[in-house]
This record gives sequence, structure tokens and C-alpha cells, in this order.
Amino acid sequence: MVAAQQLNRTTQLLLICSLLSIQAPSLSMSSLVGSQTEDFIDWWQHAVFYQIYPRSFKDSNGDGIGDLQGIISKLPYLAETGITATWLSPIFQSPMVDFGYDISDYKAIQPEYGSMADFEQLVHAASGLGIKIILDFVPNHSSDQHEWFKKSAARDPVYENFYVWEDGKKDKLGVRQPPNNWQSVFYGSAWEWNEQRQQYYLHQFTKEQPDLNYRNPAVVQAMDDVVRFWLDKGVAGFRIDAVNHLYESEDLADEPLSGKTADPLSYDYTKHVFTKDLPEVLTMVQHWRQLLDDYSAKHPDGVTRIMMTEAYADLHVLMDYYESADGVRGSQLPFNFHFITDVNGDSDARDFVYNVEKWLIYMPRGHAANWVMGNHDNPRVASRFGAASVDAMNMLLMTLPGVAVTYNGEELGMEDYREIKWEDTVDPPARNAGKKDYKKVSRDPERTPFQWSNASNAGFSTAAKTWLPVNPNYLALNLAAQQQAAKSHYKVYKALIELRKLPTLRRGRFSIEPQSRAVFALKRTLKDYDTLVTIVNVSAEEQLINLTDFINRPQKLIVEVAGVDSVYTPGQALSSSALTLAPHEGLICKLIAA
Ligand SMILES: *[C@@H]1O[C@H](CO)[C@@H](O)[C@H](O)[C@H]1NC(C)=O
Ligand SMILES: *[C@@H]1O[C@H](CO)[C@@H](O)[C@H](O)[C@H]1NC(C)=O
Ligand SMILES: CC(=O)N[C@H]1CO[C@H](CO)[C@@H](O)[C@@H]1O
Ligand SMILES: CC(=O)N[C@H]1CO[C@H](CO)[C@@H](O)[C@@H]1O
Repeated sequence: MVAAQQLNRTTQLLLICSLLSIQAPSLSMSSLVGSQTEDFIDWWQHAVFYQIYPRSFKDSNGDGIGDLQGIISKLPYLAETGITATWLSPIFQSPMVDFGYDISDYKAIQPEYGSMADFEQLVHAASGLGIKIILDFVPNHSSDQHEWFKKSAARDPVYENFYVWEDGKKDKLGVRQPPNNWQSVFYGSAWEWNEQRQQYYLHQFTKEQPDLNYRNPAVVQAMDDVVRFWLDKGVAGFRIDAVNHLYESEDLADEPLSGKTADPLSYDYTKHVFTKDLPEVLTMVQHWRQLLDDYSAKHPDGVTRIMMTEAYADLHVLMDYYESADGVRGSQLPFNFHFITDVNGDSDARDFVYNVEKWLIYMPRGHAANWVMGNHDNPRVASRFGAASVDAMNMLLMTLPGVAVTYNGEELGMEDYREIKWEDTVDPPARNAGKKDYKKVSRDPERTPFQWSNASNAGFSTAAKTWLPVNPNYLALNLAAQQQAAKSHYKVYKALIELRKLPTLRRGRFSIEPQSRAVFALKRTLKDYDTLVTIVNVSAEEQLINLTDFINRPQKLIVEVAGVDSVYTPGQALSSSALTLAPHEGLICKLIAA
């Protein structure tokens, strides 16, 4: 999947050995100016970005659907947890075919989520609590209910070329066929016939999501206008959705077959060489970066407006988003999904180390790394790695250099609700897969309502029925219980955010090594400050390890953060030469001379 994996084993080992000790990106900046005390880190470079899925976060008006007033009511919770930036999944006007990823007006709020006044109140209240708001920007397609699409279908001269229209072909029997073999990500042809215009339009996702035509400068301008509109409302930046699907090759040639499946309607049937990761994508990302930089520079507050980009793509492609070979800057944060796509509960310590190193090896100097532990499109941490690993995974996330991204609910170790019935299933790819297969692809299990308390509907809503069922485990697994308990995933998470304020975690050098197949350790060091080590046992058995070589000399370990089930407590002194770790245990310690 990733190019690094195609390198032969020796090259990999050489790369890793030569880079076992890697400088944290932000440190290279401060050390360049010769200062160990001053903190030159911009607001976003070491932030925890907390992703809110608005539909499932908090319902304020009892209709079973989360909303903006719900989010406003929970801002104090975010502030108390130590969150300083949050990104919201789409809140724009939408027919909700794909839950907001099908937008019918980029400049309006979806009425079931609230009004523009609610949004303004949200930005204002968040700002008062020191929280920045990032919005999801979905440029790959609009809804077919968008005015632009209606006018395009009617061949209104201004909008005629806003979408990708084609005549199609006739087969031997004279029956009309789509222009080529491209398939939608969600199954079936990527082309839909439009009666009114008597042409096919392209849609890489559902047929209600026609692809915008970025080869038309008027589309680029219209989207720039959308970006400026929300910047003027006070947002600190955008998370750009599915950015690598923006362009398709102009000649519309058939894609080569992948050989992976015999089903010609499956997205896996072809290799997506003409519909994904085209070089034009990079130019557009750089264009948006310029727009954001210009805006930040001329705005009196001078706050950097940022862009985070979502693309499941080859590492080389992702690194160009940071900065191209000729030095043009793009996305501040091209999302790093390796903890989602390349490791799981069966991975051993070497797999974790390899995946961390891989990103840092390829990342151009002077940029901030980022680590995404979960999102609304993938199973939750507790379900991917096992419930026992929740604390260890959050410890890893929070002590790596750079930006940490948390999906709402992961601070509690919320679990996927895999038993959602077919009748309650709403995710489009799950509906497309049918009653027999929906569970394999459904994203509903990780989107169930946030579990605030043991009140009805987990305190999410007073409605008789919520838009997705609440996971019945909420009676035991909920925020209120975790706030009250002496030890909880939430308390560990909060302690980790507090720990991140240490200069060592903000600017310290970084190294990571497997200690065995079962255990890896990472180290953060900064001159004049205590060294911190994070140790994780990814195995299901107790492990005895000797960290003496990793930390250079015998030193005492003082526990800073321990997991819920740990026998260790903060402040306790441990021996570095004979340390016992319970199954799936993670531990963060400070080093002091023995
Ligand atoms: C519900 O939660 C409250 C507060 O966390 C707790 O005091 C109470 O015992 C819980 N009730 C049940 C039935 O678990
Ligand atoms: C730990 O490793 C160090 C350095 O290799 C060694 O000197 C020491 O004897 C080891 N301690 C134990 C308890 O194995
Ligand atoms: C990678 C990906 O599929 N991202 C989003 C792109 O748009 C579709 C359709 O709107 C969303 O469902 C995806 O989450
Ligand atoms: C996944 C993994 O590494 N498991 C290992 C955990 O530790 C035990 C005991 O050392 C090994 O037997 C497992 O293979």
C-alpha cells in the first residue's frame, strides 16, 4: 500500500537505523535560533484537535439529532478537558443523503443543526474559552439539490460547466452506456444519466453527490468565496475532505483492471489511476494554502489559519502536500492515518515503531507531524485494538511529537456498537451493501451518540428515538461515571493533555525503539528538562523489560501517567532495569538519576 513497504528489507532497515533518533519538527525550529527556553511553536503545531461529529455529540432540542446549541452547551467540557481546537464534521445545508457530505448550500447551516446565529454564538463562546473552530470543507462534490447543479442541468450559461458532463456511448445493441468504466467509491457506475440535460454526470460517491469540475476557473472562484465566507465568520481553518478525488483525467479513458475482483460494479474492479491523486490536486491544495496565508497576513489578529487534508494516499503524495519538491507549501496537516490503516490489535511492537518512523522519515524538515487515532469513517480505538489498549494508545498519541487528533468519545474509550439492526442502519455504503453484508462496511457503529451519563439516551437527547441507537453499554461506560471514578480512561486522557504542556513534550527530541516483539518504548528529551519515556506492551502477556540501554544509563523511573488497570500509581519510583508491564499496559515515566 505504501511505497516504503515496496523498498527491500535492507533499505528499510538502513533507513530506520540511520534515523532512530529523529529531531521533533518544532524543535528544529527553536534550536535554529539557539533558544531552549522560548517557545516558538505556533498554536496548531502541538495542539490536540478534537473531532466533533455534530449529529451525535449533543442534542439540545429533543429531536434525536445533535446540534450547534448542543455543542455550545458542551464547550466548557472541552475546555475543562484541555482541548484548544476542534474540527466539526459538516454542519452545512444538506439533504443528508450522506449525512452532510452532500452539501446543497455551502454558506448555510443545516436547519436541524441550528441557525447562522447559533454558529456565530458557537465561534464566540469557543473563542472565550480559548478553543478554535475548524470546519469541514467538502469540495469534491456538492449535493444534486445545490442551485449550481440544478442550473447546470438546465444549461444555465453561468453554471453549464460547473460539473463533469459527458454524452456516453452506445453499445452494440444501440443501448446507451456510461462514457467509461469508472466506478463510484460507494459501488456502481460513477456516471448517472440526467434526463433534463440528456447527458451523464460524474459522481465519485453517491449519485446525489455530483463531482464539481475544478478545471472550470469559475468553480475554483466560487469555492474560494466559500472559504472566505467562513473565515470572515471567525473559523481558524478547514479540514478538507477527500481532497485526492478532486480531479479526473480529461480524456476520460477507461481505468486498467486491478484483478482484485470479478465484479465490474465494485470500486476495487479498476486501478484508480485516472480519478485519484492527479498532479492537479497538489496545485489546488497550494492555491488554498496561499488563500489562507494571505487572509492570516492581512487580518489584524495575525492568527495562522490552517488547512488539514484528508486523503488515503501514498506517502510520497502526502508529503508533497506538506511541501512540494520545489518548496511550495500546501497543507499544514496532511492527515496521517497509519494508526488506522497500518496497525491493529494483531500488530506487534515492531509494527508500531515502523509506522511511526515511516511518517517521520518521509516528512520534509520544518513541518509538524500529526497522528490520527480515530475518525467517523473507521472503527473506534477500543474496537480496533481491544478495550484493554485504550489508555496505552492515548499515551502513544499524546507523547509523539506534533499534533494529536482525537475523535469524540475516544477520551472515554467508547466502543463501536456493532449490533445495530438493519432497520436502524442509515450509512449509505451499508444500505447499498444490503441486509446480508451491511455490517461489514457500515460506519454507523462508530457514529452512535456520545455517552454523557447513565440517564436515558446516555444523556445525549430527550427524544423517544435517536437518529442512531445509543450503545447499550452506556450504563457503565459514560463520562459522568468516568469523572466520578478514582481512575478512568477520561482521567488518563485529561492527565495526558496536561502533560503535553511540558516543554519536553512540546519541543523535545524524539526516538522510538522496539524492546522486544511485545514492547516498544519512546523517549522525549530536552536540555535542562526531565526526560520522559512512554512504554507500551502491545501483547496479551505480562512482560519484563530492561530499559537501561534505551535510556543510556541506570536511572530511576518516576511514574507520571499510568493506565486504569495499572498496579502503578503516579509518583511511584520504579527500576528501569527490571520493569514489569501487564498485558496491553502503557506507562509514562520521568527519568531521574539513580
Ligand atoms: C447513575 O450515575 C450517577 C452519577 O454518575 C450515579 O450516582 C448512579 O449511581 C448511577 N445509577 C446507576 C443505576 O448506575
Ligand atoms: C539491564 O541491562 C544492562 C545493560 O545492558 C545490564 O548491565 C544489566 O545487568 C541488565 N539488568 C538486568 C536486571 O537484566
Ligand atoms: C475518503 C472519503 O471517502 N471521504 C469523504 C468524501 O466524500 C464522501 C462522500 O461525501 C464521504 O462519505 C467521505 O467521508
Ligand atoms: C503480539 C506479541 O508480541 N505477543 C507476545 C507477547 O509476549 C509473549 C511473551 O513474551 C509472547 O509469547 C507473545 O508472542
